[in-house]
Amino acid sequence: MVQQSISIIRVPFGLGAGRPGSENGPDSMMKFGLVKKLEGLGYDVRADYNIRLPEGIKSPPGSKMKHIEEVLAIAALLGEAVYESVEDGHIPLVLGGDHSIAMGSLAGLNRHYSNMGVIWVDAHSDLNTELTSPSGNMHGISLAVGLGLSHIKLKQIAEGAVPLKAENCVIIGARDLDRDEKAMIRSSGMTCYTMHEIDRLGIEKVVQEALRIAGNGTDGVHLSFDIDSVDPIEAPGTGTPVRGGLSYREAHLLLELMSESGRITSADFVEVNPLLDRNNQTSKLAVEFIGSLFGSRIL
Ligand code: 6HN
Ligand code: MN
Ligand code: MN
Ligand code: MN
Repeated sequence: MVQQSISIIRVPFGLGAGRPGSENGPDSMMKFGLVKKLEGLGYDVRADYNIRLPEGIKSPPGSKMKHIEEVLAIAALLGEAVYESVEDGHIPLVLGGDHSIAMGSLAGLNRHYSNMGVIWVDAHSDLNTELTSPSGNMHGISLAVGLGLSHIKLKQIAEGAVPLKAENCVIIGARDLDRDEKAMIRSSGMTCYTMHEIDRLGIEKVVQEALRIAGNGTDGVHLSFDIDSVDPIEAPGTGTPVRGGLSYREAHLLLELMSESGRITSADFVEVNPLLDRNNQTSKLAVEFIGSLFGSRIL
């Protein structure tokens, strides 16, 4: 991390997911000591943004993508907040919420950065579009929106935002990809490290490569961390769990290596669902992992 002040942006919004509960993620992470943790690491922490859906926004019933109007309204407000905080010199830390909110982060950040890399840590690739989505859930299309592959464009979320370059985008941890998503990965030219590759190469090598790819010629690197990347044994409190995920040690090392690199300029932590959790273990884990990203060390 290059700057010393963190702007926490809470987004208590879960309508982009198929199951309720992720809207309680930000409060839960705050309750389990996030601010104290970051302050203990020497950061100046502001937590003054709380992005809420304005009254009266409701998608018409029967549209293929569920709650599309609500998702776009949240994304526009979040894009504004992220842009403002980064322009003010803070590191934006976005707490979701379901992963559809990343459209807002990407749009806002792309107004500030002229060429941003993205590392998407997720069991999924979130590369469906309104044409391919099997579920109609908006959290399954957010990376496609970022890359300009959907009919929804970043510039309709934040004025002046440009699409990401696929050559600077990396997915880590994928193990549940829809057929059209696989085709999208191949045709777009982006890099995807599935769990298979993590097994074979080791997480350290994968993260170093990811940082090199996302950092190559870019002026910022955004980390979008979906907690379902972690194995459900460690992180059961999430709406679309998939077995065979990152171990506690792998996820921890991934975040430490990102911290050490000094390349990460903003982050989302999404899909923590307290309603599905066991003894708040997933919220507590997320707080611990955010600490690792911001420099928490054993010694
Ligand atoms: N997430 N590919 C599935 C879909 O519905 O499009 C799952 C998406 C999950 C999205 O976890 O952020
Ligand atoms: Mn996701
Ligand atoms: Mn996911
Ligand atoms: Mn360690």
